[in-house]
Amino acid sequence: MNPSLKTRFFALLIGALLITPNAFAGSTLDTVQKRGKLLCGVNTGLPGFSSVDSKGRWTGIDVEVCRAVAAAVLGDAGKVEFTPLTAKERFTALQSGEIDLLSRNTTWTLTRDSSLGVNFTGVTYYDGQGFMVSRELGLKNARELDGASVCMLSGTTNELNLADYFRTHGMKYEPVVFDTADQVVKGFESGRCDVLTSDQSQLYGQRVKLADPDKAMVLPEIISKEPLGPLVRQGDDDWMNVVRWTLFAMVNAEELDVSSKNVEQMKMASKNPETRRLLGLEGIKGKGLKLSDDWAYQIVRQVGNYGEVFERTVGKGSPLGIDRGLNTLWKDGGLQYAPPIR
Ligand SMILES: N[C@@H](CCC(=O)N[C@@H](CS)C(=O)NCC(=O)O)C(=O)O
Repeated sequence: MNPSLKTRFFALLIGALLITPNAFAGSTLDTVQKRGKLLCGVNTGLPGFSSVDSKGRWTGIDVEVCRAVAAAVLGDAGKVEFTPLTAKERFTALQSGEIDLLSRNTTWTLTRDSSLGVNFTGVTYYDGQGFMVSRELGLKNARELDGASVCMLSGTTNELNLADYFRTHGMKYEPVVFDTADQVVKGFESGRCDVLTSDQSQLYGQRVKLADPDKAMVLPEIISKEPLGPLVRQGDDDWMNVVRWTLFAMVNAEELDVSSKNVEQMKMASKNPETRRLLGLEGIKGKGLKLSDDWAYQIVRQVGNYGEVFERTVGKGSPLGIDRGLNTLWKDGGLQYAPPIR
């Protein structure tokens, strides 16, 4: 290779390394601990999942996941900086290293898991796609939507599932695509479309945002699987383990009836070996995750178990009032299941 070609080759190689997600390999846990703060990507504003009030306080199930990771890694659930991201921006923000973790009602799919340089770490909310229609159309189910105009958000799985659904049933539709959720709701409200489609959990929140919610109704059908969960960059196994086991600790805590209310007492008095391992009193403790021994105790004490978080953000204790449904623990017939801490 002649010298100028050689220089260009190495310049290109260094450039490629810099933009490759793996350039961050193995470093996120260290980075977060050194920085003393977690950078978490969340939704710009989706009731129940992630929204901010006038005092700058963030709430929602996705937000609580960020806080739980900060409690595990930094011992302080408050040490999180939230970065609001649109559906389109979210993957680039993670790939480029702008955030450490993306927790933004994002569906786990094969394409995303295998071609974006990211890894999904688990499922915080089992969702499915649904439809909201104007009541005056007098529709009973989604099979009556042939020829409808449909409002939706670009860059989402919802756009793709809709095409599948109409194709499967030999029906036609006119897509009306927007860039932000507010535009989607406004489009629906102003009559730009007959139907609005999105993950069903969001339809209830969007319906409440309408000037007259009674004019709209959510159809009963669910046309897809939308397992929503947090994701990290590929090639960073330590960090992936930390995020994944944060979720598992929350689910295990619920299963063991350990909550933010009784965790102190459980720590003092529980004789159950599973509970004692969860709280870092015996067993592997924090060693395998490179965290302090009380990592899971801090999650439960500062944020709560999975059930507590679900109820206060999207469940019966919240304005959304969503049923646990698929998100019930496995032992009660749902899908929420975590491998054991041992
Ligand atoms: N779970 C789906 C949909 C995610 C999504 O972004 N949904 C919209 C609902 S319309 C949303 O959250 N919008 C809020 C926003 O963009 O601020 C995905 O991962 O593609």
